[in-house]
Amino acid sequence: MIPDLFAEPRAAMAPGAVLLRGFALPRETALRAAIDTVTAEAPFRHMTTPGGFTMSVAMTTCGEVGWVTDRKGYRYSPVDPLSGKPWPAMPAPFRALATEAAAAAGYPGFHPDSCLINRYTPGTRLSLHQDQDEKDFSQPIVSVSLGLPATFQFGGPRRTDPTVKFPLSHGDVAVWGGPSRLFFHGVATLKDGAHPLLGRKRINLTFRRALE
Ligand code: MD3
Ligand code: FE
Repeated sequence: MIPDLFAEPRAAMAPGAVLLRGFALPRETALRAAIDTVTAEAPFRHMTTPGGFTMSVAMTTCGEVGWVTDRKGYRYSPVDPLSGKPWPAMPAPFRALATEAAAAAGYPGFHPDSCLINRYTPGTRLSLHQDQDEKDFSQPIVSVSLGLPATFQFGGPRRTDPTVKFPLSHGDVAVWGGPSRLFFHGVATLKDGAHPLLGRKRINLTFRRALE
């Protein structure tokens, strides 16, 4: 029998990176409600890169601190620059999912203090980058894909390393730790389509431990 690698519920993507296919599916209703609660208080916005480009992906945050970018640079901020108020608290279903997924991938004791919520519409992409604004790179990152499918591009420790493509679908959870924590990655231009639950968009939740 030929094994279908893409059908495996748990697959290694790179050293320290684990894909948990469908892990978030039993919680989709609670996650969607929590996203609506957060975005009612801290709406999605298109931030500006230090180089002056407007990001095509719209973002918001919940938790103690949120990743922000403007002409001054990338950083974590305890307040939402749009409102001047603290970011919304991290909803309990978010926190539980992140901690349980990290443990299932071999990273027990992960307690995120930030969740970046990315919203992609067809035509939107996220170019190759590293996540390096957090204090402790021994902490993993947990990402949850919801809505339209996307092609995730996963490289290596150098920008010029070759990339491999992984399809990410509604309910998939990926955990990035160990050597892969600082690997370059991105998301290819989102194809058009409509998801039964979320419509013409993809939402990605990225859980991080940003502070010590
Ligand atoms: C691999 N988000 O927000 S999640 C990001 O689908 C980001 O919205 C993408 O990259 C998205 O920074 C990809 C997957 C991901 C997140 C962090 C990583 C992969 C990672 C950190 C290190 C290596
Ligand atoms: Fe990233």
